[in-house]
Amino acid sequence: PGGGDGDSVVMERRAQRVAPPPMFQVVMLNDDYTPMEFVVVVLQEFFNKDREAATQIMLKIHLDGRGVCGVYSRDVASTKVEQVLDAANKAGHPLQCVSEPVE
Ligand code: NFA
Repeated sequence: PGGGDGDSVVMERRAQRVAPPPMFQVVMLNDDYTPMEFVVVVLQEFFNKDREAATQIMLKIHLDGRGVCGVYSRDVASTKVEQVLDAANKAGHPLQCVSEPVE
């Protein structure tokens, strides 16, 4: 009775599936000093937006106070934040952005 190999190998299909990785959105914050053009260039350079999409996102941030630049795995989102803050610091702009879990 029992001891058959099959029992330990066969699992329900649901149990075998891996959970999707938690995703993080990179959110950029408005400020009064960072030039609009700088934000548009950053969105093109680090978030792979074309100029039109980058301009729309920049204006959304300018008007609403914040906007989502993209959604990524935890590590990629964290790298994007680093890249933006580094570029802003080097250019002397106070631009801020953060990574937060997607709801
Ligand atoms: N509010 C900034 C300006 O008027 C532009 C800006 C947009 C800054 C988006 C930061 C983020 N120059």
